[in-house]
Amino acid sequence: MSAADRPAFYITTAIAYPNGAPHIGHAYEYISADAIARFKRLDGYDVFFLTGTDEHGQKMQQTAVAEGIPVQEFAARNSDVFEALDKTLDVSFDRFIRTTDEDHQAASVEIWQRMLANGDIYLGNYSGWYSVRDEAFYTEEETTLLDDGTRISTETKTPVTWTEESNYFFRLSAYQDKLLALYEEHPEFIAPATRRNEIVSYVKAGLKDLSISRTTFDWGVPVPGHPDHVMYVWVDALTNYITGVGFPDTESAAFQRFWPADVHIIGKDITRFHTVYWPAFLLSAGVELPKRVFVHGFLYNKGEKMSKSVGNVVDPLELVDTYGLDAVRFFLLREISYGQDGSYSHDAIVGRINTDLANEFGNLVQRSTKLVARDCGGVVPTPGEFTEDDRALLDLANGLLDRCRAEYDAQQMHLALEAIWLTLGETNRYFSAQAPWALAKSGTPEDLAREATVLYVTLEVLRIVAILVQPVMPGSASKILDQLGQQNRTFADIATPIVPGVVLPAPEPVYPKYIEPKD
Ligand code: ME8
Repeated sequence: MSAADRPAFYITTAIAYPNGAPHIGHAYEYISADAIARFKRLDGYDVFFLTGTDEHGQKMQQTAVAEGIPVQEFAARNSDVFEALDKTLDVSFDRFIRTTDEDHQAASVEIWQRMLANGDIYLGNYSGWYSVRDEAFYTEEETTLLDDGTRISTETKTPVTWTEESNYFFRLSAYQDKLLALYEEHPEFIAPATRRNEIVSYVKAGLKDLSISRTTFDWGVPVPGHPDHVMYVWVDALTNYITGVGFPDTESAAFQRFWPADVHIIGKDITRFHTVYWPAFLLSAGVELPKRVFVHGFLYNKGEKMSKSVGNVVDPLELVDTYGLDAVRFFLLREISYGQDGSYSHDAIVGRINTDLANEFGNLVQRSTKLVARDCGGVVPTPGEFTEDDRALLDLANGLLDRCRAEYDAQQMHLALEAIWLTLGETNRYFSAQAPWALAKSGTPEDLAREATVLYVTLEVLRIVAILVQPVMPGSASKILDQLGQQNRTFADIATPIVPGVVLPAPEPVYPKYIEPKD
């Protein structure tokens, strides 16, 4: 089927500030969005997956100055590191956008002009607290004065400085009712529900107009007609989601096909920007609203917040080196309930590798394919009549696709994996109870025929499972499907059972146990 005949699906991640090396939180966001993008592709959608870097703003400029590097060069160098990380993580993005890209400047200017034309931008005086680290404005009530006389944002604990500037403002206050109506009419717009409730209360408490330009530095998109101002970094950053699909050319094929986005994947600290500011900007600019913003939790190192000063920031590349890419991807998506905070530790990762991957999955593939090699001439055996046990297991496996679809549509990948692993657990119990090796040992024609049926059923379940875990573990799932002699790997192929007579390659282990290195 050509792309045009398939339903469209547009997914984005937040675009990271490339002001340092990417951390495991970034990797988590990319991997989770990638699993969704891959799931949709395998399910027949024409997917557009956007990720990238957010290169403007005071934080980027200050960090570049501190490192003694021109900011353009600093941004480009670090952006490349993020793009390389995506590639190492097997993240199947369709475009890696940089907010310094030329088309993005044009898109930002256009959204500004549309908001201006709608009467929502005016010149005023800003005085208040600004956190460069968060690139966010705070009211006095949102800050705390510390004993040493410094002031921080109460929520994020980052330092804030008093700022007084003549700025352009966005009439955010005018959008309070429209936003509340949006949350009411489209409860699915913000997920999980706890985040939605927080935002509803925040907006109900009243919205102040938002300062959207800065004059104290110049690293940003110039305000049209007022080059002494640059746009507030979040105006330009959020706009990346429409630049990525062709804005301002709203008649372009990409814009027509992919906008509005199906889901923006973001972390919890930037919920307000995506669920209050962004829809308000779009309403003002007369652009359709995205369908959903899914807010994932934060990742902590053994329950502690990662910070450079504590020295417990984990480099995602190191994790991949230590455990292997697919094990890291699986761990993050299986262990953490998507939408909630999560922790990772060496022991937890090793537990998942050795139990879920090695024992329950890899080992079953090995045991069944070895028996096929030994007893069935290395080809998928022809089954006899199915017993009740056989049918129950096949039914369970055949129900997985619908279950996974529902879970992925709610961005609950951990529940999809849980359902898959429950099926693997059943299959392991079935395999032990049916004991095909004992049937082989008995050697009667009935027992040999029964062994063939048990192996067939096991291979069929493993085929379905391997197809369904591809979004999470693309590399190793593909190796398992090779082991099972399967070329047809999309979700539509699940309905066609494994064919007797297919030649299987020599069995090879795909999920080895993790063995602690001796030092
Ligand atoms: O916020 N665990 O960029 P960023 C999980 N440029 N996710 C985490 C995390 C953690 N410990 N720390 C950060 C920005 N994140 C803006 C976004 S979008 C138009 C502009 C998530 O590099 C964070 O919540 O600080 C965000 O979704 C992403 O990583 C990038 O964070």
